[in-house]
Amino acid sequence: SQIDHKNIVLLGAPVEEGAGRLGCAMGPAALRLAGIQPALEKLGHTVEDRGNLAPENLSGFTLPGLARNAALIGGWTRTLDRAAYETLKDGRMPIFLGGDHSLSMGTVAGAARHAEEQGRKLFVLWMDAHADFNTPVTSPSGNMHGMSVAFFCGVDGFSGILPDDRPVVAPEHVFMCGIRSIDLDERAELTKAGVNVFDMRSIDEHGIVALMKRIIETVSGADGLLHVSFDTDFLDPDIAPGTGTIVRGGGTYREAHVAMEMLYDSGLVTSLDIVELNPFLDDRGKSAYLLVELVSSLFGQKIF
Ligand code: 5AB
Ligand code: MN
Ligand code: MN
Ligand code: MN
Repeated sequence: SQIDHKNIVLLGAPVEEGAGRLGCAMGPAALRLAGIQPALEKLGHTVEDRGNLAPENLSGFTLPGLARNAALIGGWTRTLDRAAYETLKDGRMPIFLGGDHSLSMGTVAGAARHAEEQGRKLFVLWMDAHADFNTPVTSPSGNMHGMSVAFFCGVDGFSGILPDDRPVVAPEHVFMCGIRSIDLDERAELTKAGVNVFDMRSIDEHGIVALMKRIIETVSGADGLLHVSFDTDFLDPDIAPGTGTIVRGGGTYREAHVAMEMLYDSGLVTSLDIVELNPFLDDRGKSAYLLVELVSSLFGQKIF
């Protein structure tokens, strides 16, 4: 099945227990209030808002090591894996409204399952200040929003959430962009795995346009499908204060927009997460409105 980019499905995932600070559960409501649906409709898309999903019950489940709320996050992962897989199988483009970044454990797993069934490769563009490549053994915090990439790449340490023989994403098909905070053990694992890490320095040195071109060419050369996972903290905290794990020196307004504009032109994106918006920490909807603007750019909003 081909994904119809004009046929969008909004799925709220009000999960916040993967983060160290509560408030992300209000993210889907804030993105709706900031007008995500009418913004996409104005661009000519058909948008169905399916409301908020709910986690499967996995009560009692734990993981070895430190993984806070593993049962709840595991339950969300199962729900989101199925939602992503089924929406894509139906030929529609899912946009997941987060919710903390642990939700990508499920959305990317489902997208990888769909890609494998199509005989295609799934690529992931991870726009984030953080690499989210910890495991319950390496994590300094135990917060599962810092473990999503390790999970969907099939790194050991997460058994029992999804089948061990599920399709995973090859680390060399993951492109991280905007990185500026990595933990010590996480760095070693990232290097060992061979994830493509474009940190803020490489954005400074080469410019985001050159990096995006490289990523787009790689995905299109491999006839891949592309999942974009956008963490609010990719953005500089001056323009997006509404998130719990801010790091100075992030992506600028224009860097973020031009990346989205280039992704739209590429036609490669088949699924999207908008995560880590914490409306409790926001400044009068500033971050929520910016995220809606960026989603608009990703779906065809043009300056001229
Ligand atoms: B986010 C940290 N690496 O594992 C950890 O915001 C932060 O989804 C993770 O990128 C940040 O706790 C997770 C210190
Ligand atoms: Mn993240
Ligand atoms: Mn982050
Ligand atoms: Mn965060």
